Amino acid sequence: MEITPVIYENSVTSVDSSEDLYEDIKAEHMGSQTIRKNQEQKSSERDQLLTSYNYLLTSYKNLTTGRDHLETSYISVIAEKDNLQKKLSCLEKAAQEGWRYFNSRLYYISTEQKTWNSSRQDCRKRGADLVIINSKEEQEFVDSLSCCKDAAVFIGLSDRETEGVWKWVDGSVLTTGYWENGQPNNGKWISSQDCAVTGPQLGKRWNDKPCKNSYYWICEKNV
Ligand SMILES: [Ca+2]
Ligand SMILES: [Ca+2]
Repeated sequence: MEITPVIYENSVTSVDSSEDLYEDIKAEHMGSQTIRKNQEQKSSERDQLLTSYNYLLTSYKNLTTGRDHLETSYISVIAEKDNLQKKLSCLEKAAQEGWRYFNSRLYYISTEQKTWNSSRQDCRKRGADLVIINSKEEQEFVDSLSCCKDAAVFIGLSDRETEGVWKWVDGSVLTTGYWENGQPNNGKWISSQDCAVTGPQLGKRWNDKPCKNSYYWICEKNV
């Protein structure tokens, strides 16, 4: 008996269709993965761009702020330079007029001798007043101005208002003085002595003298 092979056409067709379907699903799956990967990549690139943009924006803001600070600093430096130039011109003019600079103040020693009142008037005409000595250093500077004089020099100190109460020309009461030994003595029996001079000698050097006597004097003013 001959056996005839039986061909199950539908079955063959069915296997082929399954493979196609599998391939289709696989392709679709791969396609989806590719699309998803592309989307993820695009999303990542967008995030990177956004980060870069934010970084650039922050940098720009920082640069702008830095530029504003520089501009402000530049304006301040220019203003300070102008201010210093004005001060320098002022100091040069003062030096030509005989003023000497010490510790942000200007001092002038006279070339003639006058009474205490006339001396003070002269200082006021120069935009100053008789010198007020606030420290040992200032006294030493005053010494350096007066040491070459052959006579005493009036300073801005007197007890004309109340005997024995020594006040500076700005109204403040004397706290530290550099009196010679035995001074102030108000002249004892000779005459009233109410105006202070600083002597040409070194050491303790102040003395009270009659205000109507004539001496050199020292003026002091702000720069
Ligand atoms: Ca006196
Ligand atoms: Ca005296």
